[in-house]
Amino acid sequence: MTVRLASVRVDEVELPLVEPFQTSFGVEKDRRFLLVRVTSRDGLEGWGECAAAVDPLYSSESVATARWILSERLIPQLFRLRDPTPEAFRASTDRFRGNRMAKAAVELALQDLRARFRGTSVSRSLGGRRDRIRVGVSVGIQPSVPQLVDRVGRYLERGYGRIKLKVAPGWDARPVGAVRREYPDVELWVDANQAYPTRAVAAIRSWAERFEVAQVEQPFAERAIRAHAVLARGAPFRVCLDESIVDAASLEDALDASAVTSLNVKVARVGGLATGVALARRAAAHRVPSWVGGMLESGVGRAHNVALASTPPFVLSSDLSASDRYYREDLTDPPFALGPGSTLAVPRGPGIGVEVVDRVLRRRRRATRTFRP
Ligand code: OSB
Ligand code: MG
Repeated sequence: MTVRLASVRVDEVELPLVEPFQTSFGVEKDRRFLLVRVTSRDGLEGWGECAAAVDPLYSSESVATARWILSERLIPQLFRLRDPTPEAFRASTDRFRGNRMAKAAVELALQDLRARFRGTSVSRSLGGRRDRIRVGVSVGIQPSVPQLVDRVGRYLERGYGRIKLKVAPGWDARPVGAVRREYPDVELWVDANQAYPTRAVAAIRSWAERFEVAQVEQPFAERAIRAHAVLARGAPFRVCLDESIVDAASLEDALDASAVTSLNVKVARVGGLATGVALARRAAAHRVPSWVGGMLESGVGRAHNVALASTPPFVLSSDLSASDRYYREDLTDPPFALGPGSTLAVPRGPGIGVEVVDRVLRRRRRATRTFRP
């Protein structure tokens, strides 16, 4: 039984964030991104989200590059497949270098469509077993230290059990120390998004140890594998790689070099759910724990991320917060809500298990284009 595609639609959406999100590479106030909807001839839908932002700051992809490769290469290639499975799509687009966020958007939509076609959830079809996944919250750089401490306090009151602070040179020891003093027992992670020069190893180690940071994420450049290994050697905290790991080869090199003691898996960065599960399995074989990273996704991308986090190799808390931490009004129904023990429930309905609210999508849509075979 094969799915026959009827159409692919690419929507460009703008969703205002509840509050600006600042990282070492920039501030986001509204998230502008692409949604991919595939439909089958028998009337089923599948949804995927492309995490690329307007500017290529996190990686080289942007909304514009994703729109181009989707329209001019990936969607035409998808229509050429006799059996449009996620695996066939991935194999047939492998020859196009990079562009993983755009590829992921299609792969996610095909995973959702196939799960609905089989009457199961994306979680189950990936081998997911958990009903709830453990989550934490990623806290952006704030205008001042007191504002950061206040922000963290409010997340803890809401029930988040793990806090990840965005750091950068000039915004590290002071804010991290202040949060540690105010909340002596909180599980604290930091993420620098490549902002440090490799000579900062000793300085990072000093404040991370002193304030009992459990995990330091991507302090150095994407290609600076050796510097991450130096930081990890004998460290009392995990060294997590995010931007550095984009495929199986980059993970093997990092594992060989002992540069990664925690793996952030983002479907956007690695090109989809199937690769995400495979990388986490590979890391687990080296006794490196994985967790699911986020890119401020709407409910569509979040639902896929939650499904991924429900699979066995994901053991640390994921960067997947409740809908209301990101958006006043999410694109999907029901919204994601924080449950007991800092968890999100894994939707068990068909596909991603949440529905896109057409009324909200139409209001937030800035452009749309439909493709047919
Ligand atoms: O590095 O994890 C990151 C958001 C945008 C770009 C990069 C990152 C992030 C986050 C947000 O940390 C995590 C989330 O979606 O909650
Ligand atoms: Mg990160």
